[in-house]
Amino acid sequence: MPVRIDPHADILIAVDVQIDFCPGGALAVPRGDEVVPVINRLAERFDHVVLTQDWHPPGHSSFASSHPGRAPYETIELSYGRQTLWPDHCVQGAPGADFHPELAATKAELVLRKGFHKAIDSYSAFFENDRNTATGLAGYLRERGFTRIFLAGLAFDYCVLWSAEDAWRLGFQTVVIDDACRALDIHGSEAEARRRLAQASIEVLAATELEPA
Ligand code: VGL
Ligand code: ZN
Repeated sequence: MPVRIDPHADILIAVDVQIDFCPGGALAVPRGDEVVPVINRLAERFDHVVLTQDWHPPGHSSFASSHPGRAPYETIELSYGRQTLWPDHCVQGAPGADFHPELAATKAELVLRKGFHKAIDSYSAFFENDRNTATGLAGYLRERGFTRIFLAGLAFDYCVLWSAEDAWRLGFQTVVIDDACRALDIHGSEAEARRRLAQASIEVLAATELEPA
């Protein structure tokens, strides 16, 4: 069913469209760079755009390199529960943490950085992985009167999924724009993400299903 973009209530959130998540990057999402032209076209159609930026200090607890004897993609128990270990990525100030050079970032009204607490990872744009530490984004969106959130970016099955679930739980209408995302797909995580979105009745649309206001 087509959805009409409401210029006042709707906001596009482009998640982690950074060099390290694109082919050639430290934590490359297969075909991750393909989201860039799709998101750029979407950004022209929304009045409001927010970008998120994964932004880890060196030695971050989500890096396998911070846990001697551990390898990327293994899971460990941290103080807040299970955590997947990743290659070092999106280190604050490093070139890999920059947005993809072709991403149309100029229009963004907010760049929300996340993952900067050394001991806590943050997939979601709303809450860190302890599921308790807020990023402040919900307050920002509410205070500005946005009620519907359209999500795009990387990775579909991690940061986009967790952001969508939190947005929905927080009471925002939530839409994931499928062809504006790409998945890491580790151990079936893409199929699992689709199951979880369906479970929450979070809409998953194609960019072509959005109509201009
Ligand atoms: C992400 C793993 C680690 C993401 C960020 O943006 O999906 N995934 N950090
Ligand atoms: Zn990260």
